[in-house]
Amino acid sequence: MIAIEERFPRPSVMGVLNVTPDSFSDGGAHVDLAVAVAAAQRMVEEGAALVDVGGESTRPGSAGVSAEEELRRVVPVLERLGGRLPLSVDTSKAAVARAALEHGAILVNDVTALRGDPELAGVVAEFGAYLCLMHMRGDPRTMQEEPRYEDPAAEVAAFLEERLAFAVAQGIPEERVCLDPGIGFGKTVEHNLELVRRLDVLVGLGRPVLVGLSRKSSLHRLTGSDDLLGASIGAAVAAFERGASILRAHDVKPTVDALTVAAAVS
Ligand code: HH2
Repeated sequence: MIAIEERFPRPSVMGVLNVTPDSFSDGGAHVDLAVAVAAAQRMVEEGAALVDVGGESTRPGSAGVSAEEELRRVVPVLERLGGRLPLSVDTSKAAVARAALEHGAILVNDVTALRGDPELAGVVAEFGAYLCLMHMRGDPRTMQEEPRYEDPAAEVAAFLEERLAFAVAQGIPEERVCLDPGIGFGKTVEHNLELVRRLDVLVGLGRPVLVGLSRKSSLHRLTGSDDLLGASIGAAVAAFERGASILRAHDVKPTVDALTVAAAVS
């Protein structure tokens, strides 16, 4: 498999497909299989390089679901689309990742950065899959309880450098891995802004950086707006200009268009 930076050149858009009843922005929208399949196809037509299928909400306060429930939600979508569309699976569970990779997914997006399930690294290595390692402080149940950092950019980079070394030690080639500061995962609005402002620190680790700001509550706090489309696009462009390679977005077409223009002048 080619290096992740060649497979997903900067900028690439990862479309978000949450097949959950409770995700914070699109929860419930894609529970119906036909609707989910059509949404994924449309995202690729609109220019998404990858569609991220998730069966467990990680929004602040959420408790998590069993592997059986997560499999029940994501496998039908993967059965229909795996191998035909470029798919990633948003999971921290080895059993879910294995099923997704068997059905043709190419990337495992693990918000726990290989800390959630000791079997996951082995599954990613076995399939030669791409991997996203994300920073999170605490877990979704507790992560927004007074998060504190001395230097968010340096601390997040140090964490991800350590997790990258762990992944490599587990047999996952470095050139298959991208890193993500985990916007909103155990961070205040100011922490999130600082992480984007100082994205160069993360980019300096030498791996492609993935950023997910789309429809996140920090954007609502900044704009006071309930419609977060414009805010999400502005955030994606700001992250791209500071070195992000892959932008995770719910609204694929306007994000692709905005990044096409931003890239053309960079
Ligand atoms: N954000 C969410 C979920 N997964 N994965 C990565 N790598 N980076 C992110 O920023 C990220 C992520 C949360 O957003 P969403 O999928 O819209 O909501 P939910 O977790 O409620 O399903």
